[in-house]
Amino acid sequence: ERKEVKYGPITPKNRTDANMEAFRNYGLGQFIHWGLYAIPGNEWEGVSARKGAAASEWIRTWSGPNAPKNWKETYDNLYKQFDPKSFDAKAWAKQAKDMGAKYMIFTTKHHDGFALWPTQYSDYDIMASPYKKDIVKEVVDAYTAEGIDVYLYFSVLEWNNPDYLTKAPVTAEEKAKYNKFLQYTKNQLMELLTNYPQIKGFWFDGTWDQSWVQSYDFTYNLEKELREKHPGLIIGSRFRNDEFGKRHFDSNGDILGDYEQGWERKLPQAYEWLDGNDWDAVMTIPPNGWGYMKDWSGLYTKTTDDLLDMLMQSVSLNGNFVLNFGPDGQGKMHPGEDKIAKELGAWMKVNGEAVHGARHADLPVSKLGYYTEKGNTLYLSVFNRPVNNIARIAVPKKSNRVPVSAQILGNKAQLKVVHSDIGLDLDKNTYYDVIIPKGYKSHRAFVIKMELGEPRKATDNL
Ligand code: H79
Repeated sequence: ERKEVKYGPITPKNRTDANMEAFRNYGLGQFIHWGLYAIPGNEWEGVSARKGAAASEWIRTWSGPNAPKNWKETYDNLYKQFDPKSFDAKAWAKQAKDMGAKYMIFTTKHHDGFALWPTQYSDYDIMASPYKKDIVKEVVDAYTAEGIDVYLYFSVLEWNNPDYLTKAPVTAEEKAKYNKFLQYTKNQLMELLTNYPQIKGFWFDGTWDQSWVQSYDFTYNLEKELREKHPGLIIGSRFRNDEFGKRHFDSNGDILGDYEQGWERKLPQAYEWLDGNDWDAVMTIPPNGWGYMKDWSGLYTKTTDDLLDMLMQSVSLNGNFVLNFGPDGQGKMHPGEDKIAKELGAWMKVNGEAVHGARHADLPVSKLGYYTEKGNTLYLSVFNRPVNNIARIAVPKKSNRVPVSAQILGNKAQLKVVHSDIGLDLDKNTYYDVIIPKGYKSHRAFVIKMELGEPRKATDNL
């Protein structure tokens, strides 16, 4: 039984236009969190603001053991020091390209309210800093020139804006204030679309407070206006909610916006969880630190192998994996990020065809790793190499596409493919064994690329 919803989806599930097709083909993206929080870098005077966990872009909230008495005021005044001498958007874009990223998401304004572009609607922006140049423009231009699509991160909530409210406004005075805030938000978003017409979409954040949730009429109309101004614009499910307060999905379970945006530092574990929606997952290298963190010691920072595993899991479930970087106050990436970007890039150079433009493959899950596919080509990225060197592929019996040839990406040798009805679940599946050469050595996951063809008679070996 469907509920009557007035403020439901504006765009259809799985849009089929070119922009949305491009979104689906990205596979790998880069997130960049950059702002005033890059200056303290997770520390007040050399001491972490939050023991055993990240403060980074939330340092304004976390005092910690060594914060100045008036740390919030200290934080809000950091803009006077924002003068990144090493900032080179072209170098970032080159690094992202070499890593294999096909899109990027850039923080135009985080919860602190500081705008990295010259905005007409606030004085708390880059023009008030000593830097005085449009950072968003530099980023949009540099990445666009490298052929990387740009999306703008935008936090609705602002910690230090006197017109902002967390609770829904009640009194006339509160309503007037919050309406002013809504108008300001709309002005800034329209301004971003005017200034940077090349962008492909927005990545919204900070939309969970009741003030915003109760503004469903405003946000519904705003979504329409953004789309009218910028045809093809891609907006995630975090932007708004229906009139019953249902966020991401409306009261009928229909997605609001063009892709599911709830996968923040976590991944779906099964294809069925996605209900066929487009989605992205955004991930940090340190635990929950998005902005720059000077000191990575004492924290588990994800390894290149961890991240490759997450990337392939995401792509195998039809999602994009977006890896976050937090440059320092001068505009330099953390050395740990540089290393990971290089290592991911080296892997992507060999194996990128299993990522870019690849899709979920409708096969029983493999213990060895993740399947992706492209037309008649099936990829298995092997993270758990079996001791018997047999990559056993379960294929539904009724399938008319089975592996007929195989090789390992980056390696020219043809692998032996054997039809092996080993009788595990013969009512459902039949098995094709790809023999991994014993002598093949790899220090990371490797990808078996298989061509799919007509099945031969069940008893024939291929
Ligand atoms: O920018 C990075 C983080 O700073 C930002 N999103 C990423 C991309 C972020 N801000 N807050 N959070 C992540 C987590 C917020 C959690 C909470 Fe809540 C907000 C807890 C209580 C309010 C959302 C609403 C979760 C529970 C209720």
